[in-house]
Parts: sequence; structure tokens; C-alpha cells
Amino acid sequence: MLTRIDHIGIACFDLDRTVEFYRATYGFEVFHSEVNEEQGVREAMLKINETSDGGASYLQLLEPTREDSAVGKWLAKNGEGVHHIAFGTADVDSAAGDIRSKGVRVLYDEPRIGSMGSRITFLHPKDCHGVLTELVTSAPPAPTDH
Ligand code: V0V
Ligand code: CO
Repeated sequence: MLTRIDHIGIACFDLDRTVEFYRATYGFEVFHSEVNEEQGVREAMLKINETSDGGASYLQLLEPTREDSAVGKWLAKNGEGVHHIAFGTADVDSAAGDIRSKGVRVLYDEPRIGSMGSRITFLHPKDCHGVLTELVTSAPPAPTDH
């Protein structure tokens, strides 16, 4: 059902400086970046490796776009650090339904739009031993001209 670590979400105060740390220290380059206004984040995805389910694993560096966002509130309380983990699945609706039936709070009734056109939802950290947990289904690959 859940077939990879899709990403680890890391909250930071200054996205550009944090991207530069990961580039200079480890050699990781930005694969994709975007602003997600609904989630209140500016983010950079650093691709670490491809995975056997046809997906990939990333680090997701997150800077808040507003103080009252999930990441903004978390940073004010905790400072920089690991904010969430995300598992990849071919079917986020089914995975979320299955996990909800086990008594874990799924935060959204319907998955929302995440990085690179993915569909995402979150599990409440208080039901997951303190770990904010995201479920992700990647967007299908763009059609090619053949
Ligand atoms: C809060 N808590 C956490 C936590 N955030 N625990 C572990 N990890 C976190 N990241 C704890 C917090 O310490 C409190 O515990 C309790 O949960 C309630 O927190 P709060 O500060 O009062 O905040 P709330 O309840 O207003 O919001 C917490 C939730 C919120 C988890 C509901 O952050 C949320 O909706 N998160 C989902 C959306 C999100 O995180 N978006 C940003 C990433 P105590 O002190 O009471 O014990 S966007 C993203 O990943 C994208 C776009 C993508 O991947 O594509
Ligand atoms: Co995420």
C-alpha cells in the first residue's frame, strides 16, 4: 500500500540559504521548486534516489509564506528541523481510507494538491507517535508526443 519514503519535510527560516547548505555540503541540487499558497509554503525538492515502485525519494525544504501557516507556527515553536515524513502510494484515497478505518485522524476529507501536482493528505501527529505523516500519490507523467 505504501511503497516508498516519498520525502522528508524539513522546515527552515531561509529557503535559499538552506538549499545552499544541502548543495555545498552534500552535492544535492534542486530538482523542483514552487510556492503552494494553500499550504503556506515555498519549497524546494531535492531528489535523492529513484525507487523500485517507479517513484523517487526527496528532501522537501519548506519555508513558510505566512506566520499562521502550519510550517510558520511549527517553526516559531520548535525552530528549524524535521517537520514531517511522507510515504508514497499509488492510491492516496484508498490508503487514507484504510488508515482512517484504523482510528487514525486523516486531516483532509479529500486529498489536496501537493508538490509537482501530487495529491496529498496528512495524518495527525498525535495519532502517529508524534510524527506528522503525509501520504502522497505523484502526478501521472506528462503525455509525450509519439
Ligand atoms: C504540530 N504538532 C506536531 C507537528 N505540528 N507534532 C509533530 N510534528 C509536527 N509537524 C503537535 C504540536 O506540538 C501540538 O502538540 C499539537 O500537535 C497541536 O499543534 P499546534 O501547534 O496547536 O498546531 P495545530 O493543531 O494548529 O496544527 C497541527 C497540524 C497542522 C498537524 C494539524 O500542522 C497541519 O494541518 N499540518 C498539515 C499541513 C502541513 O503541515 N502543511 C505544510 C507542509 P502539544 O504541544 O499540544 O503536545 S506542505 C507539504 O508537505 C506539501 C505541499 C507537499 O508535501 O507536497
Ligand atoms: Co510534504
